[in-house]
Amino acid sequence: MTFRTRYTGLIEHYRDRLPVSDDTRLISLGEGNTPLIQLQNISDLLDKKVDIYVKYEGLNPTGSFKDRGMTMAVTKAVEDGAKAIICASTGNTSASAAAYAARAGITAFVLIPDGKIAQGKLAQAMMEGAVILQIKGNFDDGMRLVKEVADHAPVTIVNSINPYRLQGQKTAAFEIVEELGRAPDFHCLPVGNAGNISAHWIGYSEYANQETSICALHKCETGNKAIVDSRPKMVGYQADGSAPFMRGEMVDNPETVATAIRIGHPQSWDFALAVEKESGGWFDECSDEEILAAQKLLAEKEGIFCEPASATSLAGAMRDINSGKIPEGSVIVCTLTGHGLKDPDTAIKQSTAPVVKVDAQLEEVKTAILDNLPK
Ligand code: AN7
Repeated sequence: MTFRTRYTGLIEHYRDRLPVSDDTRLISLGEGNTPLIQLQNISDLLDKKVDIYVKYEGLNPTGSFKDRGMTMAVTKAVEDGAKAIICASTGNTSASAAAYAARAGITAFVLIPDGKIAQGKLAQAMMEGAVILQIKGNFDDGMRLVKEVADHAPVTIVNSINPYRLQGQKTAAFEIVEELGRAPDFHCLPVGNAGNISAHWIGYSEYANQETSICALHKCETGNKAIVDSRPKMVGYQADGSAPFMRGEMVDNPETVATAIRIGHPQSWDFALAVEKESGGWFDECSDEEILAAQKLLAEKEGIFCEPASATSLAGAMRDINSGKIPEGSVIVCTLTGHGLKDPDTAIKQSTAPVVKVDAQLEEVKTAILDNLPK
């Protein structure tokens, strides 16, 4: 019997590719190392044969990919002596910031849009002791205020404009390359601020030891030996009511059922365009109906429960596979950015699962079972 080594989070694991020193106190909750699950039943429903995987980032400690960036951002904030962090958030960033601040023993201020945040995320930020500022406005208003107030108060911004966030998030690409033994042909993600798609591009570029213009601003690790010889085409999908990259300009009143990506003024606009150009990928949009259908399909056919925003990656990928834009035989990874439990209200609202009311007696339960067995 060999015992497995205890996994202690992505900074420890990828220490040589992240900006920490031996003395840095790591603020970690064991984030990263999430499963890459090959789809089995959904692939049978597609018109073309492809090898498609989902990277289930909902299995991070607070239930979203944000933890990868937050462990780095909070570690560096604490190293720099910060006593408080601040972020605007559609929900997941606030839950993650609150958790890592609690772990570090500092204060988190989170600005969330009034009424448009999923219940699970709000519950997390509240339990984890964040100071919650519910603003009468949307994410973009909150983001503007965060940038302004950071000049007037001793708080470190931990939104993805904090460069350490993308450094942490690039590790998802490392894990994918290591598990596949190669880079995928296509990597599909939901896009809000476009931080995550940019971070993945940094990660893939580092492992291929290839240049990206993002690194000029981002101090990536270059000059390492290439681990693989290619990078994927990066494909970003937005909700159609909240799709500034499709409109070619900022959107002032974004709307979508996928509240996590209800963002009209993406913070990583220039990075995202660089990723599209350098990777040969593209942006596209999905309707709320397509997003919810993909969320339900994943749960029903594969037993994988992600939040609506996350399913945007699969909704778009399925369309592009069926149309042939993503060619037959491709290796595809779709990132599922957040867990389905984040937003129970939207899930229950669209569920068609039979809830059969029965008396607490054998006959009725037996009848209900026989009535509902597959024919
Ligand atoms: C589940 O929490 O911006 O394109 O404030 O929660 O890197 O912004 C959330 C974003 C996708 C988009 N999926 O990622 C926030 C926030 C989920 C998300 C995105 C978010 P980016």
